[in-house]
Amino acid sequence: MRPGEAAAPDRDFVLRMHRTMLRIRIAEEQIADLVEAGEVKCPCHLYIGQEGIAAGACAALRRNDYVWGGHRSHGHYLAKGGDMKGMMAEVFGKATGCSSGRGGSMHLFAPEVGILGTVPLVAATIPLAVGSALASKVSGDGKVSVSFFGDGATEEGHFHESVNLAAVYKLPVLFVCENNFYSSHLGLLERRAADNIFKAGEAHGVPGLAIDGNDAIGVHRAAEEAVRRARRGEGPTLLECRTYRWRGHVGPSWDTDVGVKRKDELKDWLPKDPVARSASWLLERGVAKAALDALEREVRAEVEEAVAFARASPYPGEEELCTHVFHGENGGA
Ligand SMILES: Cc1ncc(C[n+]2csc(CCOP(=O)(O)OP(=O)(O)O)c2C)c(N)n1
Ligand SMILES: [Mg+2]
Repeated sequence: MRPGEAAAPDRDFVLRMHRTMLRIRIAEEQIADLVEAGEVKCPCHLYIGQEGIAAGACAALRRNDYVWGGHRSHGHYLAKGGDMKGMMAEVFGKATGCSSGRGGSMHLFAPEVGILGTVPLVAATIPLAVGSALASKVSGDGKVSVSFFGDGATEEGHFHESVNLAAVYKLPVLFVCENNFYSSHLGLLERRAADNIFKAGEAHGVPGLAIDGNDAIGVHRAAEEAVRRARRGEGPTLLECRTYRWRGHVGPSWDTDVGVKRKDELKDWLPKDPVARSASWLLERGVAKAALDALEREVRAEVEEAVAFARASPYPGEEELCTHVFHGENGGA
């Protein structure tokens, strides 16, 4: 190995990231079908096509590190160790869901594995990640906070304010921007003058990297370095992970007919499938096709079981309507 060259990743480690991506892909394909069938009724923003980012970045984290997400966060929840049944029940609005059926797809919460919240207000959790990182710095608990957000979120003022504050205090936080080139139906260059999100940290003295978000191994490598830097007390890093969502902004459709360039672009991005890519990597290194097929069957069974669990679970009771809503008498915290 030459100086500066990265060590080859361990095969079992890549297999675990591959499994994470498969869990996200298969769960979301199932959710897409359930939305189409009318069985799942909450808005679901699918992450299909972007799995390499959640899998790669979360593989660099410890179980008790913190993750914050947004409206498209099934992948972050699963990659950080969130329970499949809890997520499936949540999108069904059931009491056994990870947010007790109150939040649906866009409000996933699993503090036992460090998921402090996914919130659909664009950019809302970026300052919250800075807050949890500040808490870690003050308490010295050694944890790192990761904020996952889209390219659209970088146009919100508090993204820039958050990066500044984190830089000034050298907070242990990673800003992971998933640049899928769209904010709803508006393309990147219709909203900003230059395709250079990774440079947003520079003005604040924060290192920024643009990386291939469809390469889980590369994302992991970059995230691992950023996590190490954060734990050493050297402050935040901005990772711009370039990727593409396959489905429409919200819901299961492919959105090739909504007046944007998606039809042309999709055909270029489909062959860059992050899941197929890690499968090829593994096959080239001697993992048997039969082993990958068995893994896929195992994940399908897990997803089916989670759907059965969600279907069989009760809705929250009417008597709980006011709990967790107001502070005080009704049991709200
Ligand atoms: C503050 C705010 N403004 C607008 C919206 C409506 N909205 C929901 S998702 C979205 C697009 C966000 O794009 P991006 O951050 O790139 O994430 P992506 O959907 O591409 O994953 C918008 C404008 C919102 N939820 N919150
Ligand atoms: Mg986007």
